[in-house]
Amino acid sequence: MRRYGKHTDEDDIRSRPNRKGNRPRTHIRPKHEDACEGMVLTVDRGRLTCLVGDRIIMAMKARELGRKAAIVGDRVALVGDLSGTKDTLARIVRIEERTSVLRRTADDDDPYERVVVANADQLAVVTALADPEPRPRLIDRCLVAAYDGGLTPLLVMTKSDLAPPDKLLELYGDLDIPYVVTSREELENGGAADRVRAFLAGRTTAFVGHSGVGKTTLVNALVPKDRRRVTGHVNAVTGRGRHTTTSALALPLDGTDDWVIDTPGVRSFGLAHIDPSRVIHAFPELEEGTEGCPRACSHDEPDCALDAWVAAGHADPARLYSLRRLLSTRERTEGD
Ligand SMILES: Nc1nc2c(ncn2[C@@H]2O[C@H](COP(=O)(O)OP(=O)(O)OP(=O)(O)O)[C@@H](O)[C@H]2O)c(=O)[nH]1
Ligand SMILES: [Mg+2]
Ligand SMILES: [Zn+2]
Repeated sequence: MRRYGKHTDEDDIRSRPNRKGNRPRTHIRPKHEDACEGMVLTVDRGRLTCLVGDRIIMAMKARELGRKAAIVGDRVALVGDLSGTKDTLARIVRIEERTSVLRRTADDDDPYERVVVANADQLAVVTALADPEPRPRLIDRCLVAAYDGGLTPLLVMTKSDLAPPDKLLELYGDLDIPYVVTSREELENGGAADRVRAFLAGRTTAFVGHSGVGKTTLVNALVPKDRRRVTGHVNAVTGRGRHTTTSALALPLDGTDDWVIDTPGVRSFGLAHIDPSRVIHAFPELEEGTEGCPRACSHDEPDCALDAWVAAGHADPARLYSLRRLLSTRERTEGD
């Protein structure tokens, strides 16, 4: 990672051929030693809302960044007008190295990756127990994206006032994923926020899931309203008159270094870019057993060494079953 060095890097000096015998002209790219660190809270058509210290600043990407896009959760270096006064615009001159990236493609045939969130360390996969009905396939896919991106998953089951969580808990029990169940009543009496907050300490948590499952309702229960207002973030109103989130928004939890990131609802979570070996990494007791696998093993084929590994008692068969279910979610279509 680059630091704010005093000296100019060699590769920043580009000399032009000395055509007319005059002194070589050098183009020295500015090092921006006066740049301030900030965090990208939300992005709206090229305008980035950033938090710098305790100021909210609007910024745009400096041309020198080229095609690299800053996204929500990015730590960035800013220069220019950092006053945060209305109608001022700062420039983002650097995007710091990311500790994690949550990626998805629009669907599995789409090679174009969208980075959803940067630097989150936990992925809260939110599912309603009813209205809308739980979609295990989508949950599985979010889990695979979490493991692939280096985020720890958390299952959040909302609307337990409408349906019980038993069936889903059974389906995900063997994955050993921490979970929280919340209801309308607990949203109102503060119980839901308290319970979820217990899982957020020391972390940056991104909330993902189908539209209407209650991500924004939950994030609002965690973060005081005026916090959200200062970001100028707006939601859209759906055909049915419900508010829906149209862009990701990062919000700090008061009195902590913890962050929550609300994201727009998704219908699908394309996994075209996923590398199975990164998913297995989340199953350490099985990963060890893959040493005996043929090259580029899908871990769901006759020669896979994991069956023998489990039969020898090195790992729980239910974990292998769950891993295979997750890996195979890449081959199945969303509607299954
Ligand atoms: N019954 C019940 N309704 C809930 C609960 N949590 C949220 N809702 C309702 O579910 C609806 C959708 O909530 P949102 O928070 O907007 O859902 P979202 O996941 O942010 O949706 P998108 O922004 O479209 O992705 C709202 O009408 C909420 O009031 C709950 O625990 N129980
Ligand atoms: Mg929302
Ligand atoms: Zn294998």
